[in-house]
Amino acid sequence: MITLALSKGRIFDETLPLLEQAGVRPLENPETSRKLIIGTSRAEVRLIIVRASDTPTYVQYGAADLGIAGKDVLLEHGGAGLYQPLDLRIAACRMMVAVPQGFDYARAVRQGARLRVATKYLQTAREHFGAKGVHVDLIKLYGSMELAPLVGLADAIVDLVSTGSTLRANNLVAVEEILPVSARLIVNQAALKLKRGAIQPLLDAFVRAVDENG
Ligand code: PRT
Ligand code: MG
Repeated sequence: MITLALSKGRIFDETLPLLEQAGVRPLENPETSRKLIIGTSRAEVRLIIVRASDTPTYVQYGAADLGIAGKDVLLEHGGAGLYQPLDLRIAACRMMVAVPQGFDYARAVRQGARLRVATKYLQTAREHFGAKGVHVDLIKLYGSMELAPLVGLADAIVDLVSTGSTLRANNLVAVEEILPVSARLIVNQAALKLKRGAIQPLLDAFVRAVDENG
């Protein structure tokens, strides 16, 4: 049995066509089913439905052999025990620094001001501002980062941006890109050795599916 960990929502939606190309069809829709373990058209492959930020943890400990997780989530997790053999090029967005319209970020940085930055992505933010030599107080949030500068909790946020409409709706502007983000296939290192015969064909099918989608 091979277990693949996925989160509901955009990761699941954008993985479906790749699974299809790999010959794997889920037997239930996780958006409507309450089941957390879902069989597939291939008896030896099952899906488990987890919170996006929990995917690497399930794979790290071998509770899932494979998983699909955003680069953002993998950077925060650290990647211990995981192979990351393939960029699936789905769920793409950018990790950005954003500030309220009218806030002169470049000037604040030049002047060596101490910035309050709200984010869910502490590791990535710490590394980014550390490398730039910008002094920051990081405030950990679990969601809706866009609100923080509007109510005086922070000067800036670090968040994911895809269309930019959430920033616009809240009078925020992106001032710096930290990194481009997309979802990666992750594999438990021990599982790849022990179950190579079962896992490798699935890996190969994912590689072909990604290639075919340009
Ligand atoms: O929702 P939950 O708290 O359970 O977890 P999650 O938010 O981590 O999961 P989910 O399913 O929302 O996102 C899963 C993965 O999708 C993330 O880990 C990213 O790798 C990827 N992804 C791609 C995104 C976005 N695009 C994205 N736009 N994740 C979140 N967003 C959010 C962003 O945080 C912001 O609030 O969408 C908003 C901005 O979108 P635009 O289009 O208005 O710019
Ligand atoms: Mg979300």
